[in-house]
Amino acid sequence: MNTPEQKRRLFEVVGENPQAHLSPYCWRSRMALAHKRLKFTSEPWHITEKQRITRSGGITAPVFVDGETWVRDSWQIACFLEQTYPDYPLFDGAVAKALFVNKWADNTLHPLIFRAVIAEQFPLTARCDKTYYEERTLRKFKQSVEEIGADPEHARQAVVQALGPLEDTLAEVSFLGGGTPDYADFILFGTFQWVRVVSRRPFWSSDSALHRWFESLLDAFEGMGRSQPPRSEL
Ligand SMILES: N[C@@H](CCC(=O)N[C@@H](CS)C(=O)NCC(=O)O)C(=O)O
Repeated sequence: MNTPEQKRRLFEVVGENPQAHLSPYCWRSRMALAHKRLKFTSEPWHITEKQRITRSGGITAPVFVDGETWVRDSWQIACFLEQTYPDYPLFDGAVAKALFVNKWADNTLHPLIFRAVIAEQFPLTARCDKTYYEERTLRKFKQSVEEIGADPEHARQAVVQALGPLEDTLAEVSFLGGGTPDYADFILFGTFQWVRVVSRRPFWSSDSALHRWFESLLDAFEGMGRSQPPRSEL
């Protein structure tokens, strides 16, 4: 009989230092599992280790394994968890809100943040993944890692501007979930935990609502997020 930890596994991207959990998407799933009080084993994964996740049917992490079931994609994992383990709801009826936040993060925020942090992030990339990462970046952005990383200031300004409505919202509510966090909060926590892991420069000041919100999510689940070393310690 497998223990819950053996039955449930989460493939998560790590850098050259296995303590560097640098994927925003994997953090979403990690927070969702913690919210549901589900124990799991972390499977550190390099982005070139495609053969290890063949059964997921795809080539990206996070991949969640629950017994014989393999689920890939952080959104699909959240929906699977919600359906399979209804206690401690992730959406509480607000699936559309979370879906919007998911798409906003993936399609608007992440490309901007990528430009702002890539120069600091690339040195953390696992040695075995570097060439693949460079080729993928060139294919996707039509620019090399060096070219993109050359102008972080311009990208930083764009990120700060994009975050304006989020800052204004969090000045009025504790969490996007209201009084307590829900999956919409975990999506964006993943984004800013990625920033914390790869960059020495946050996008907000310490008196901002975003700072207050992020700090309380770092402390959630017995400080699971805070136990991740930040860039300065990796
Ligand atoms: N939509 C996916 C995106 C996942 C994703 O892009 N993961 C990256 C790591 S941050 C990855 O595994 N990349 C491998 C590759 O592009 O080959 C999700 O939400 O899970």
